[in-house]
Amino acid sequence: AQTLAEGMPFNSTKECEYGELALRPAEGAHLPPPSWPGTASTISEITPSAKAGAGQPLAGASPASESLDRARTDATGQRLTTNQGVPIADNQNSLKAGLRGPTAMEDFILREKITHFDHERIPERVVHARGSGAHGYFESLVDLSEHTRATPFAQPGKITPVFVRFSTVAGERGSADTVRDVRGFAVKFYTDEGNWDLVGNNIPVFFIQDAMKFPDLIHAVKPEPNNGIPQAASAHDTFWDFASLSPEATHMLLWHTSDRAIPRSYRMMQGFGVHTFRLVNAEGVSVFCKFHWTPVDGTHSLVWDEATRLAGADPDFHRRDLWEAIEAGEFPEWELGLQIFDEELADSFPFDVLDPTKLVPEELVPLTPVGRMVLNRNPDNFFAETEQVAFCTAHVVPGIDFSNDPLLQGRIHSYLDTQISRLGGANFHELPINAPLAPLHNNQRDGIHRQAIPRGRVAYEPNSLGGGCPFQAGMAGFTSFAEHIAADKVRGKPEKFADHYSQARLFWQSQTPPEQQHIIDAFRFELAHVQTPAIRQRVVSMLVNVDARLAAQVAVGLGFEVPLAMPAVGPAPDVQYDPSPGLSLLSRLGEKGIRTRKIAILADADSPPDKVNLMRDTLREQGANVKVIAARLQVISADGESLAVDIPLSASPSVLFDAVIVADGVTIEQELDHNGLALEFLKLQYRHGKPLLMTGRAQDLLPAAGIPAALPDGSPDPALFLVGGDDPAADLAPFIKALSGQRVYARETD
Ligand code: HDE
Repeated sequence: AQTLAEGMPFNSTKECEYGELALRPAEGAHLPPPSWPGTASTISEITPSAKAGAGQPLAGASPASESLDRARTDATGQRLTTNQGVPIADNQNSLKAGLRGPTAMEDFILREKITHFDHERIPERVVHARGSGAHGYFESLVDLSEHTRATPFAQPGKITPVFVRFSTVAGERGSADTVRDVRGFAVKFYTDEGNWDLVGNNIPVFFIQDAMKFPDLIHAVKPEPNNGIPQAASAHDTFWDFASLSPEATHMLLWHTSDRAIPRSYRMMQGFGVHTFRLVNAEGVSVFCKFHWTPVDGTHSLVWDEATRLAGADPDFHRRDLWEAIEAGEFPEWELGLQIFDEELADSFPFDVLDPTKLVPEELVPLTPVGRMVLNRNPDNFFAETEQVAFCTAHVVPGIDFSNDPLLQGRIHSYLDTQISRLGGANFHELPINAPLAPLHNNQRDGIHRQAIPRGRVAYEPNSLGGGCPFQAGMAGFTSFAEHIAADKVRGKPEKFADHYSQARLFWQSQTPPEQQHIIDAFRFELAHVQTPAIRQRVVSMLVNVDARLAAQVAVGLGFEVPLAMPAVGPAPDVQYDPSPGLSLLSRLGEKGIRTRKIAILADADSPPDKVNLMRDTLREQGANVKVIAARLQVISADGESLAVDIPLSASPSVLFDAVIVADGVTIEQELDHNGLALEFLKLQYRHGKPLLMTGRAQDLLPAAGIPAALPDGSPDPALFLVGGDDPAADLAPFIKALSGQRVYARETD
C-alpha cells in the first residue's frame, strides 16, 4: 500500500508513472479492472492470446473472411506482451539508471517497441496508392461451362469469396478521395483453383496502347518532380504536355474530363476489365470476353464544385461512405456482365479488340449477365488487409486467359514485380489476405519472411524421393490457350490502332447536354491550370478531330481561336458510330431509391419537434441517412416532444449531403438564419442540383439565399419543393422521388 507523495500529479489509472511508485508497480496495476467482460482477475488465469479471433461478431461473414480467422488476433482480456510473448509489467516508463538518469541500453522492451515503430511504414503503391477495400462474395447466376472452365462460373448459385479494393490513381496514400481521377476497381476471387485477380478501373478504356509508355504517363501525371506540385491532380503542365503529344489518349481524356472521374461513391460506379480477355472451356476452345461490373445503386457522380469542396470537408468521403454502408448492412452490389465474342466477329469490328483505348459498343456485343458481387464485410485491419492486399493481372485461373493486348501483356509483368519491393520480398503470397483458399504446393523455397514450413528433403521435380510429389496436374492444370502465331518480331502497332478519334466522338455524342457541358468545363479547368500556351493549343487541336463544338467551346473558355486540327499520324479508318446511350452516366438510376442517401434537416429552436421527428423517421425507414442540423447542439422541445440536434451547422457542410429539408421555424428572425453558413448551405445544395424541401416559414429563406423559384429557362424547378409543412408524409413524397433520380443540372449556370 503505497501513497502518492504530496504535490505529485495524480492520475488514478497511471499512478505508477510517477516518483518512487514507478520503481515497483503494484501487483496487477496494469491489468484492466476485473469488471471488464472476459477479464481474468489474477495473473494465473490469463491465457496466451488465441490466434483465432475471439469475441468480435462477424458482420456479414463471407467464406473468405472466415478463412482469415486463422490470422485474426483479439487482445480482449489479454495481457500486454513483447513480440516474443514476454509479459510487460510497465508500458509507461523506460528502464533508467535512477529516476532522473539515462536510459539503459538493455531495455529490450523499449528497443523492440521503438524499432518496430521505426519500420512500420511500407512503400505506398507506385500508382493507386490511396484506396479502400472490403470483403464479399461473387455468386454465379449461370453455368458458363460452354465458354469457360473457370470455377466461379461452374453453376448457378456457386459462391466464390472476394476481396475488392477501390482506389484513385495519381494521389498519394493520404490524398483526398474526391479528386478528378480514374478509380481502380480490383477484385480478388479466391477460387477453388487458385486466386484470380480482375484488376480493373471504373473507365473502360485507357490513356495508352502499349505498356512501354506507362512509366511516362505516370511520371507526367504525378506531382512535378522539381516542386512536388500538384497533389492528386491532372491539372498541370506535365500531364497535358504528355497527353497532347499522345493522340491515342484522346478517347480516355474525354472520359477523364467527364463526371466518371468524380464518382459520388465507390458503390455507384461501374467497373471494367478494360482489356479483351479470353475465356477457355474444358475442350480448349476460346472466345474473347470483356468484363463489366454494373452497380445496383446506379451510377451517380458529384459535380466538380462539390468534389473540390469535399476534398476539404471530408478527404475520406468515399472511404467513409463504403465503410458506413457496409456497417449499416446496406451491402454494395454489382452485376457482372460479359461481352462474349469470337475471333471472327472481332475481326469484323472497325477497331482492334487488342487496343485498350477502344471499347466494344454494347450495340455491337450486348452484355450477358452472369453473376452478382456483394460486399458484406469491412476489413478488421486496414493495413493487414487493404494495404497488404496484392493484386496481380498475372493471377489467372484455368478457364481465364490473356489476349495479346500490349498493355495487358506489360501489366502481367508489372504487378508481381512491384509487390516484391512494396511488400518486401517474394513471399507476399503468404500474407493472409493474399493467400489462396485453394491448396498451395510447390518447390519454391525460402526468401525473406517465409511462413510455411515445408516438410521433407525434396524441393525439386521430377523426384522419386518424394514419391514424385507435388506432381504436375496435366490437363487438369492451367493450360495456356494454344494460339497459333506466325509473325516477325517487330516494334510497332496494328493499323487500326491509329484511329484515335472515332470512339472519342462516339463517347461525346452519347453524352446528354449537361454531361457534355461538364466535359467542356473540365477541359477549361484543367487547361487553365496549364501555364504553357502551346500545350493548351495542342490539346484543343486534338479536340477539333473529335467535335467542332467541343473544341470551339474549350477554346472560347481559354481565350483563343480554334486551332487547326492535329494532323493524323497515318492513314486510319474514320468510323461513324451510332450514339450508345449506355455510355451516359444518367442512363443508370439504380434500384435502391434513397437508401444510404444523406439528407440534412435544418432546424431551429422554433421548429416543431413532432413534425421533424416524423419526417426524419420516415426517411430513415426508407434507408436514408438523416442528420438534424442546427446552429448549435441542443434539444429542441415543444408540446411535450423533443428533438435532438445531431450536429452543428459549422461541422457539417452542405457538400456532405445529397438533399436538404428546412424545417418550419427556421425563419429570418431565428438564430440559424443569422448564420451565413445556413444560407451558404442552401445555395450550394441548389447549385449542386440537389432536392430542397422548404417547409412552412422556411420558404422565406429562399430570396435571402438568392435561390430563384424557377429554372433559368422559366420552367418549374423539379426538385425545389415549397410546402406548408402540416402534412409531412405528403410533403415528403415528391422530395423522395426527386432524390431517387438524377440531379437538376439545369440549375447550373455560369
Ligand atoms: Fe495498373 N498498376 N498498370 N492499371 N492498376 C498497379 O500494382 C500497371 C492499368 C490498376 O488496389 C500497380 O499493386 C502498368 C490499367 C489497379 O492494389 C502496378 C500498366 C488498369 C491498381 C501497375 C497499368 C490498371 C493498379 C501499382 C500499363 C485498368 C490498384 C501497385 C501497362 C484495367 C490495385 C500495384 C490495388 C496498380 C502497373 C495500367 C488498374 C505498378 C504497367 C489499364 C486497379 O503494378
